[in-house]
Amino acid sequence: MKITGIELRRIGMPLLAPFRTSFGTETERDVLLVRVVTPEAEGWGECVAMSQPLYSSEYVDAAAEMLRRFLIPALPAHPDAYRVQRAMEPFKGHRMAKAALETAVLDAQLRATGQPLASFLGAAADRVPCGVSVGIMNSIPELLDAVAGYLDEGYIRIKLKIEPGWDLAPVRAVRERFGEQVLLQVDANAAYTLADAPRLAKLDAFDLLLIEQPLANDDLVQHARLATLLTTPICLDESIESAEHAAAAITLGACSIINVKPGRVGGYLEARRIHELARAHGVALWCGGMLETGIGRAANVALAALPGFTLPGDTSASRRYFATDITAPFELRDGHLDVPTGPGIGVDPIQDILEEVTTSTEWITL
Ligand code: OSB
Ligand code: MG
Repeated sequence: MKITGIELRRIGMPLLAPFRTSFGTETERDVLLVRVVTPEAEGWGECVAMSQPLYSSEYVDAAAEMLRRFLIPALPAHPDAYRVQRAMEPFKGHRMAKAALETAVLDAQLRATGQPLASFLGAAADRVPCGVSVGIMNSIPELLDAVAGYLDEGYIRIKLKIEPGWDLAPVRAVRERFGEQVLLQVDANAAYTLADAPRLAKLDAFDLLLIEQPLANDDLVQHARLATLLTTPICLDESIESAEHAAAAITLGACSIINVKPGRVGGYLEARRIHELARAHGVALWCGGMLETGIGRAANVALAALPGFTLPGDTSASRRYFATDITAPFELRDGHLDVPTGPGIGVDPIQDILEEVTTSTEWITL
């Protein structure tokens, strides 16, 4: 396969409602799309880096700069996803930028040979159960209305974003209103310290599936200590940037569940390595999200169909995020999303919509 050129396209996608986490509030998704052009096929990758370095050190302008200045110039003459991964390896970090380029190459390569991403990765299911991530709200009644709406739509599990001052009360209110049978979990996005263990232990009373990333990104040892103080299982998100991190976390006892986000770990090949490792150790997985458009969502849904993804993911329907997605919208059927069956990621941007939301494009001839 020979790449003739690569387009870096920025799009602005207004969110239907502000999404508030312990690290900030998003009102619009500023997305970088990578389109790889070869004589046989085109491939797409969505960079999940956000506008500001608040979730992790990465942010979208830096990802674009990494791509144009280092990663694209380092591409091998005859790339496939594995060769691209190896060629980018010398550059430290910037996993979200790397993931976007690797995914675009992988998509082009799979489209050229007619293979769906799900089958390439080893998917075992043709649809995946879906949860929804519910942001921090201004009041408990507002939260209960939001959760009621999502349960009506059929979501199979609810994740509440928490932070100090918005933790026990919202969890208690959701349990009281919707009952014990609702699959419920929380995500702190690193907002606590080990000194908060007594407060976090009070969450044990609510029979949560898991608590996601209670402590800081590099607090692996502290997470292991916290795990001995809680009965609620600990799930890591921000802390796991590679299969090596996953191995360390599992060995330390820092988590019993991992939220896999392909962007965070540098791509779908690395995500599959984490899947093999976690399965071998009996660690449960689920597929996280970064408010993706249909391009990123399609690939995530393929990953979520692997057999080790045993918990419902944050793979919500397009309308949970956007009035209009750039692909045919992903729609919930009976709490599930269908795994795309076409070659590669299996979806295409709708050209008119894509143009409407585009804020800039940049063409790099190879
Ligand atoms: O921590 O999982 C997270 C969104 C952006 C950044 C980080 C996170 C999230 C979510 C939403 O929780 C997941 C989604 O619905 O895409
Ligand atoms: Mg998270």
